[in-house]
Amino acid sequence: MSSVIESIETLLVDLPTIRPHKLSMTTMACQTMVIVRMRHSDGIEGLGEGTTIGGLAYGPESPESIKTNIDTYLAPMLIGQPSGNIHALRARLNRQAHGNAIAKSALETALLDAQGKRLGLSVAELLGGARQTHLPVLWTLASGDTRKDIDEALLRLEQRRHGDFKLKIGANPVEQDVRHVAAIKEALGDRASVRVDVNQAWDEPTAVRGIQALQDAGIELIEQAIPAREQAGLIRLSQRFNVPMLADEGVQDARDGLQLAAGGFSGAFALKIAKSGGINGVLELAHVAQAAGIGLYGGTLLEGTIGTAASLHAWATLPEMAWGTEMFGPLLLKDDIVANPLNYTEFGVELPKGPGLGVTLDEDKLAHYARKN
Ligand code: MUC
Ligand code: MG
Repeated sequence: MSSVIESIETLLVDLPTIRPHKLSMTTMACQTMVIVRMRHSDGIEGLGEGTTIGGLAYGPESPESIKTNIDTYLAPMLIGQPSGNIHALRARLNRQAHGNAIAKSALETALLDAQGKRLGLSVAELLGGARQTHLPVLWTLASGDTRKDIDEALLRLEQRRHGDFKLKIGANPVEQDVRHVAAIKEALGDRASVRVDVNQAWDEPTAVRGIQALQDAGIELIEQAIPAREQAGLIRLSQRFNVPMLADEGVQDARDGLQLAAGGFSGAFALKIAKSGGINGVLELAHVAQAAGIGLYGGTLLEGTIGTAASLHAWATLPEMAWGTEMFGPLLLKDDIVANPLNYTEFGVELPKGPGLGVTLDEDKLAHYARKN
C-alpha cells in the first residue's frame, strides 16, 4: 500500500546569533525557526523549516503564527493524504488556505525531503537534477558599526569564505547611511562587490537621493529601497539609475514577478522559498524572471540549515545566478540542530548530498533549543 501522511509535529527552536544583526526594522539577537517533522506510514520522516525575521516587524507571519496555523489548519488538511503527490497536496493547501507562504513552504520542504528519502534521490534530483553543486554565498555586514563591519569583511575575504557583501541600511538618516556604506566600499576597493538592502525604509524622493549617492560610491546593487507595495516606484527607480535594483519584499511569487516585468522593471529578483510558499512556487518565479531577462539572486529569510539546504536544492537546478546567493543563515547562528552542518568553502557552499535534503537532525541539540511551552 502506498504511504500516507501520519503526523505533523512543529517545534519552535530559538538559536542565538553570533552578534546582533541590525536591520532597518529590527535588531536580531536570536533566530526562531519553526521545525516541521512530518511522519509517514512507510516509516519515513520528512523535515521542513519555516523561518522569518524580527517577529512581525518584517512581515505578516511570525514564528508563533506559523506554528499555530500549521497545527490548527494546515496539518489537518494533509494528514491521511497520500504522501507522494506533492503537486496535489500543494493545490489542496492553496485551495483551502490563503497566504501563510512561510508555513506552506515548511510543509512542502518536509514533503520533498520525505519523497527524496523514499526514492533514494536528493531534492535537486527530484526536481530534475542539479546544474551546479557549489553556490557562491555573500555575507551580510550588519553589526551597526562601520569599523567592525570592515574588519568582519576583511576577515571573511582572507578566510576565502565570502567575496561579496550586503550592507543593511535604512535605520539611520540617509546621509549617515551613505557615509557608512561609502567607507566600507572604500576600504574593500575592487576586492569585493558591495551591495545594500534598505528593507523598504525610504520613500521615493529619499531613495532617489540615496541611490544616486550609493551609485557614485560604487555600490553594485540596491535591494528594496522603497515599500513592497510601491511596484510602480520600483519600476521608475530601475529605469532611472544605472545601478540595478533588486526586488525583495516587492516580489513574493510569480504573479508579482510578472507584474513587475510587464511594467518595465529591470534588475534582479531575490528568490526565497519562504516568500513563494515553497520550492515549486519559487521556481515558478525564477522562470518568469528568466523569460523576462531579469537576474536571479538566491535569497534567505535567515533560515537555519534545514531551510537553507532546501533553498540550495532549488537554486542548484537553475542556471548560474547573476547575483549569486546569500545562503549564510546557519553561519549567523551560534549553534546548529543538525548533525551534519553545511560545508562553506571557497566563497560558497556545497550542495548537501544524500537522499532528500541531505540533512540529519541532532536530537540532543534539537531538544536543548526547542521552546518548552
Ligand atoms: C532580507 O531582507 O534580505 C537576508 C539577509 C539578511 O541579512 O537579512 C535577510 C532578509
Ligand atoms: Mg532583503
